[in-house]
Amino acid sequence: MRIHHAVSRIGCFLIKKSTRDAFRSCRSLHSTVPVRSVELTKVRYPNLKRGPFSVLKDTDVQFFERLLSGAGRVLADASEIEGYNTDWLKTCRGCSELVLRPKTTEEVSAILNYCNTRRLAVVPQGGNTGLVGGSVPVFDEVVVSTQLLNKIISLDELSGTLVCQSGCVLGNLEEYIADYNLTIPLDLGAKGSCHIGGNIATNAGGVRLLRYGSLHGSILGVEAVLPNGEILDCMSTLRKDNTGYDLKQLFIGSEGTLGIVTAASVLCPQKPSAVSVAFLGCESFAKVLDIYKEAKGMLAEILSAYEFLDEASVSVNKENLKMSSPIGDYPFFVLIETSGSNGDHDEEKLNTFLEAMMSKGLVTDGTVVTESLKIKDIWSLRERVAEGLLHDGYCYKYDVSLPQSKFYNLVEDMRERLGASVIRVVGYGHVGDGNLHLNMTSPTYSSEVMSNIEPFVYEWVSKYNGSISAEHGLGFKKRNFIHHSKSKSAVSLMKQLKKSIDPNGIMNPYKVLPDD
Ligand code: FAD
Ligand code: 2HG
Ligand code: ZN
Repeated sequence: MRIHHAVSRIGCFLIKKSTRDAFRSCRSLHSTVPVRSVELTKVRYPNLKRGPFSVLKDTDVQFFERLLSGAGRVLADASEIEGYNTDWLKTCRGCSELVLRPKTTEEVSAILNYCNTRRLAVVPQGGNTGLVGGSVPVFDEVVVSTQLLNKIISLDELSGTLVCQSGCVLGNLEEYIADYNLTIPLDLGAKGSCHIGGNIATNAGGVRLLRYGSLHGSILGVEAVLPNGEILDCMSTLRKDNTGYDLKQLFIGSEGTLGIVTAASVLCPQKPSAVSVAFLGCESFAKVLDIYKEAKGMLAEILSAYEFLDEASVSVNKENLKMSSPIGDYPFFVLIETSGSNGDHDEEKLNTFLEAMMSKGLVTDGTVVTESLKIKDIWSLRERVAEGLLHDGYCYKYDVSLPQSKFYNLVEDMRERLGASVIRVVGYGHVGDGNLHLNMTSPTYSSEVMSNIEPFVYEWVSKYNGSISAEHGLGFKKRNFIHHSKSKSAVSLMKQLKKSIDPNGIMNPYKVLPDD
């Protein structure tokens, strides 16, 4: 039994550095599978019918070229737009012939007004890091990219309210506000590429949700363009505002089906001045949960993340990304992060906690780091599993909420069910939030493997009253399974809302809501 200590403090510069690294890791992944080898979605799902939308004409392109003057704002060349047609996982590929890159809310308004009148279907796209096929066209929808809606509008240092356009890259926002001793209440492995608008549209969770709660609490205001081009101004910067229905909440998690988010105000917490990370090995998943219970009590207000990986997940990093683990091989690994304002206080608390865990026999081995580069290395082991899995070939990805006690049983049942038909079954995720990431891989897509996974996995989750999508959303891939997590009456009201806001159904069709 041993815990290694490496002591020194995290610094602002190094936080910036890790932002750049996240960017690199996301970007480099785009080239692992050639885009043209990805099967077209309409071929993989032959029963899916194109909706009653118009087909793009030259006159439409000419209209947009007049509206969006300047180079690189209207993309119609096949080689330029193939990346916008294909998702990050390389599992969905559409055949859009047009990508629009507006810079202002008024331009987005004019685009949607035109598309609505012409009945042209639209898919909003941010950083295109979504994991459920929601950000790319299914057929020939026009892509409206927020890449150029990337201006920071204001920052109120005292309240921590940041106002920005929706295409700002999350990592850039984090870097910008670090200079004011503030941080973003959301952190995820894709932060170098994903946009705040995409985060809002997916209600992204990530590794800080345990500390700061969901975006439903930290997004104070939203500006969105409705499908008919009307600009909806819900841009409050107030912490408290109980005047009528809180309409901005409708856009948080709407996955581009109700309109395009063009700007937002984000409540940014104070940046913690002391951060420590412990990476621990333990023998069973029951122990992972016991350690969590103890951490909540003993680390209390300084606990900022509690994540787990199984041995198979760490093997992905070792085999596919040539990474190494700072400790030996164990069936399970726990990553605990503490963040606070007094390093000595936090270190003392963490040491007392770790000693208690070792003497109770819950932790077998571990390392504690407070130096920012080492912190980054350990977080990479957790955050790069998604990237590593892609190197196997095709990844069947599930993101579920379950009672924590049942969490790992799903991984074991799936391993037994799929046997040698897959390369591996891995389980990891945000234990503290009750959110399991279950992934299986095979060299190429296999409909046989898929039919062994779905609907089994959804039925399993629904048996324990879990959610079939904890944080990634429903997008294209999961929408027809919504009934496993939502009642008939809830789905029916969702459809009514969609109909009243988007009567022509032009916004991100074939996403979120199930087929009739
Ligand atoms: P996109 O992928 O471009 O779009 C996602 C959806 O939002 C689509 O339906 C799209 O139409 C819609 N959309 C995008 N922008 C707008 C807009 N301005 N207005 C309206 N609709 C819009 N998710 C988590 O929750 N937690 C994680 O920890 C996490 N980690 C990840 C790690 C990696 C390596 C990767 C690749 C993804 C991860 N994700 C995670 C998934 C993902 O949901 C997020 O990356 C992110 O929130 C998506 O933002 P984006 O800008 O890339 O949106
Ligand atoms: C994470 O937490 C992301 O790393 C991705 O949500 C999860 O790819 C996954 O399964
Ligand atoms: Zn996650």
